[in-house]
Amino acid sequence: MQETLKNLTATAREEIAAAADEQQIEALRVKYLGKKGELTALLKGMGALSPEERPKMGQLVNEAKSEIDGLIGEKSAELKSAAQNKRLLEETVDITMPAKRSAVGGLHPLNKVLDDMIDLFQSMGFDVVDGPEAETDYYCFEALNVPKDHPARDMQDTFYLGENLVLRTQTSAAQIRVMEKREPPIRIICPGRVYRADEVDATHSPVFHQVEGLVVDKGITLCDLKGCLEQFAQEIYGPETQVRFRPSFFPFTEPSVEVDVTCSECGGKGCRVCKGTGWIEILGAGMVHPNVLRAGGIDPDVYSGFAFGIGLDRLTTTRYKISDIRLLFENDLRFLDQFAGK
Ligand code: 2NM
Repeated sequence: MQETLKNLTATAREEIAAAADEQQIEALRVKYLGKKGELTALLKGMGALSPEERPKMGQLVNEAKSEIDGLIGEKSAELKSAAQNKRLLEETVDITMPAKRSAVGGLHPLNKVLDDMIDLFQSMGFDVVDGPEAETDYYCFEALNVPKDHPARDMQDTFYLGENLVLRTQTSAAQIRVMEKREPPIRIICPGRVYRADEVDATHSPVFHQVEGLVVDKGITLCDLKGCLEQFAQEIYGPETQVRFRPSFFPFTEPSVEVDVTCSECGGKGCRVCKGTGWIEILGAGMVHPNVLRAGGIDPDVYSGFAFGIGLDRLTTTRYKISDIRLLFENDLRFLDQFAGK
């Protein structure tokens, strides 16, 4: 029996020394020290020994047990720390390597100009209002005093989605909804996409962007309109910028005006950009027609208002010297990347 124990201990030493990972060590622990392990089996077999032999053999088995236990403990610790060292080595970060840069997007040039405009009008007390792009005939035309025989209503000019549903041709449709809901004083801008059945070229697109403004209160005059637009123009084009009104016509305003600003390229002396006139047309405006106020549920004998419509696309192409309006709609990254982070 002593011989068996010796052999068993010797094999255990070899096997433990040869163990390559924690699983093997665990298997050896079970094999030798487990409930059904080989040492336990030896202890159980001691019943067959004489009473004199038993204590001696018991001691020897216990010594072997604690030796094997110790060896397993050491080997296990050794393997653990080896595994950890290996992992640490693998996870080493070389801080001298060039960094990975993640791509950062940027705002579309239209949104940059729009954000500036929103900031500016908000600082003057305007709210920003949204509306549907698919509008009813009523809000897009009828309520805006655009008569049934007006060319704007023609299929040639407007995209019809149904008999009474169109893609809005101006954002003022949303302004009628606001007039219906709010009591004056009203001071809002409506930025958004609008649609016209135009031929596409470098300056025309069937989808473009407008920012329309509306102010309604007691005692609003053309003078308020001029002051507001002058402030707008000077913030956008510089403090020396002057504004002039030329008479015009829109069904929804009376009187109506085209608004020019002094050319920011030549300061008004005349150049290629302003075709020698010194002035550049930037928007249309006027005093809100009494019929439009009435459609919005506002009494034109008590209140008056002014409104204006600014083309965002033209403002953007001139600001960034973009030669073709179509570039704003193609989403070509080679174009858009030039505005990222600027
Ligand atoms: C323009 C020119 C003139 C306009 C009118 C209205 C409303 F809702 F009050 F009737 N909003 N915007 C307007 C007036 C728009 O765009 C060139």
